[in-house]
Amino acid sequence: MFGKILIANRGEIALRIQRACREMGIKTVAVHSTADADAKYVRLADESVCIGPAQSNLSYLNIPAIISAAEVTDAEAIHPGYGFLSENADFAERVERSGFTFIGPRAESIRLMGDKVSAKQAMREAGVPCVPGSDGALPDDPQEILRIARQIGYPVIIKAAGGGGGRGMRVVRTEAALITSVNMTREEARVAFGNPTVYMEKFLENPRHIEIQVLSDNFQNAVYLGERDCSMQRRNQKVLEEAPAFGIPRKLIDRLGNRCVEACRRIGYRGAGTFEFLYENGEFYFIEMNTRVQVEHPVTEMITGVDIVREQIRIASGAALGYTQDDISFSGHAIECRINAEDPETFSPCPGKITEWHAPGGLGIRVDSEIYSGYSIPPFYDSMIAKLIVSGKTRNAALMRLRRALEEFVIEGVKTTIPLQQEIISQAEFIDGQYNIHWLEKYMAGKKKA
Ligand code: MV4
Repeated sequence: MFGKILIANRGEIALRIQRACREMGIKTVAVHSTADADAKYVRLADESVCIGPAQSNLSYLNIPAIISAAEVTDAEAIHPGYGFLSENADFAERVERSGFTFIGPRAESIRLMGDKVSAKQAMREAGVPCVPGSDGALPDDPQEILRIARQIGYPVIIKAAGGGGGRGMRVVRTEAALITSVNMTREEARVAFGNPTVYMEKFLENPRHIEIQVLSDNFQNAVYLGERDCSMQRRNQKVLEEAPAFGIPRKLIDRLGNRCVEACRRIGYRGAGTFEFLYENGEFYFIEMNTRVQVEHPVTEMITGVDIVREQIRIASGAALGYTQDDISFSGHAIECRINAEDPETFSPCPGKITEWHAPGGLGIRVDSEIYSGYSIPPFYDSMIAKLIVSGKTRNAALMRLRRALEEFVIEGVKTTIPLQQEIISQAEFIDGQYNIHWLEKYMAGKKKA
């Protein structure tokens, strides 16, 4: 096992990774920008290194500075967390070439999944169900493009191979709009991602966003840790996630989970990963794979008891999983609220000083946060200040507990999304599990009119 790990991230996830390290007897190195010198994750680390000024480009995205920090502190491995460099294949490669272990998949897997066309092709070949669409990149010939769309049937969606997470997409509802839309998406993709490659899919009107968590070691052992429903989102920002997904038969999830596990073996995937699916009319359709630990990983931890970050570290150190799918069991229900320092109506960021902070507690409550009373939220980074995760024996028990915990939470000095989350969980459609990826936006639009 590693003696010391450098955590190439900030905020709650840096603290989350530190906690796993401490329980494993591993020393931690925090890296921070000048804006984060007072952060809790920096103070709690065994060592810390300032890697640059506030702007992420010059600090948390500064590859040479991070590798130098690992060199001067004698760290053996680097955990990238989520965001920042976590899905940067060049970073993974440079970490390994400098003699450190990258806690994550091989650079080759990150690259494969970073290109959405190659990701989909690999998954289709591995037997994972995909959205019907162009088999690969769209050709240049407009007649060919028109033929492909006719075959798929309108509406279709044009997506950039270099996109993902909702960037670089365009819905096309009529043949008349097709070629212009393809050209516009191509041009945007060229500018945004340096890659004009686009592909086409059938556009699903009202899907849910369901993802499967997997763990895979270096020895062809892989397991799935069930699913998460991440449909409660606005502008591609998730607001609340839950596991298990309401009303989806366990048998369907098991079949899908086994396909994902098989795909991991086929591509030699290593570490934690997430397969993203759209779910509509009882069918799953693969869209993308994330090769990092995700913000919402705790809901899976709550229903399986598996420490996903600990497993990432064990796998990276060369350990075998040591258990099989039969050893994984699912119990109860978990819900996570992402609490952001934002105006709950407009979602504009609201950084500032936290004058009062009292987090809820008690049975079935977990708060992943690095905030404390008196802390000033810097304006340079993501506005998420805490994740409130609750669990209960049933979905209803978890919901009652979430209601209680949101009421108990005291945060003063900044606006937060808590009032919005309280409102969401009081709506009949949420309570009945009747929501999809469009629910929140429609709900907010309806409120505006009223
Ligand atoms: C889609 C889709 C409908 N049909 N693909 C947006 C994020 C990116 N990961 C994929 N996205 C979508 N792809 C087809 N063929 C609808 C979305 C989508 C979405 C997906 C998941 C979660 C939230 C979303 C919000 C808007 C659109």
